[in-house]
Amino acid sequence: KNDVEGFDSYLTQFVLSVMEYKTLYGKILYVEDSRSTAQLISTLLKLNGMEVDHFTTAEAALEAFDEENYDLIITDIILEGELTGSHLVQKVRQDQSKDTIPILAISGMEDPSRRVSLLKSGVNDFVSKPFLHDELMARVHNLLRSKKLFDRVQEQREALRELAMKDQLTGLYNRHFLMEVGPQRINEAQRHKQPLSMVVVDLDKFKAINDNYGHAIGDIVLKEVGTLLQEQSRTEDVACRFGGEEFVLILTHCDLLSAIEKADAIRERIESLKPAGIDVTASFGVSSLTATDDGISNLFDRADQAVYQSKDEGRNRVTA
Ligand code: GH3
Ligand code: MG
Ligand code: MG
Ligand code: MG
Ligand code: MG
Repeated sequence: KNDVEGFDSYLTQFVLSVMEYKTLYGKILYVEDSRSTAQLISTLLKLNGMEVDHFTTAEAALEAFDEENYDLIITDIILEGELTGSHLVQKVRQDQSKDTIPILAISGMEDPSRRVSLLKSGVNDFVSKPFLHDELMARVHNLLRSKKLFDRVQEQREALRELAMKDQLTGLYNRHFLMEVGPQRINEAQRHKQPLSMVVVDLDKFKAINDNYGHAIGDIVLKEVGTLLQEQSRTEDVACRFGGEEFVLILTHCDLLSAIEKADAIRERIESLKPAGIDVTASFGVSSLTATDDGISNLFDRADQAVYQSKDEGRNRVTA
């Protein structure tokens, strides 16, 4: 009779724990070497709407961890293989790129000092055997909730960062971004003794375009030129709107001659672009990194000087 009552309350508790968290979703990496326990807990998690990848060894789990993106790791501590759950935790925490993943340890050990060392090694929470399914689900729920909140904050931060780095009108990077990333590219190029060039692009008589066609049409011209510059850039290049009707390109792994060729090709494309049906041209200044340059301003000053020369000599041309 006791058995029946025991099973009954076990079942009730199981069902209750399922009902309560039905709405939650998470992709879970679950490590447990006892197949019967694994089957029960996997079923519980799945009934709660989770996706569960179960492994019996830390080795197999670590492989899956490298390949997939999980929302939570649940791991038994005593495992069959060479590696224990504690080893698994250590290895997971060494991976900086996935350091926000929560870990829930299932431990049979009552020894409080073991629990302390688990927490110190990066376990976020644990349950001790024997545990109620409801307790497990409550802890899983809380960990997933924190993970989701954290991920959302992270996404918002990235969106803000993107916003701060981009020019609203053209979608190109802005001057702020250039001043942050330009020096990094220059350092890398100097360190690896690789060529790097800068192209400054200034639209010709743009004030007259605004005056003749209106500011809104002027904006369309800027947008279309921006799109063209973006299309003409390789992923490793940086195309930015430096201000007004002036653009800057950083061409990595590109020496002076190639940069001049590139600039002239872009010059021709702008000439035949006819944004909003208007004849638009641009003047170009090109400079290349030298061993004695000590920053982005050397490079920029030379390219800017070259633009002045292009303007002086009649515009719609490239000067280096
Ligand atoms: P130059 O050939 O010597 O470069 O002559 P320019 O007229 O292009 O040069 P100037 O610097 O005299 O004028 C640039 C103009 O660009 C003035 C400014 O009103 C306009 N401008 C700057 N930012 C924007 C913008 O966001 N939208 C529009 N429509 N015009 C802008
Ligand atoms: Mg075990
Ligand atoms: Mg000007
Ligand atoms: Mg201009
Ligand atoms: Mg200008």
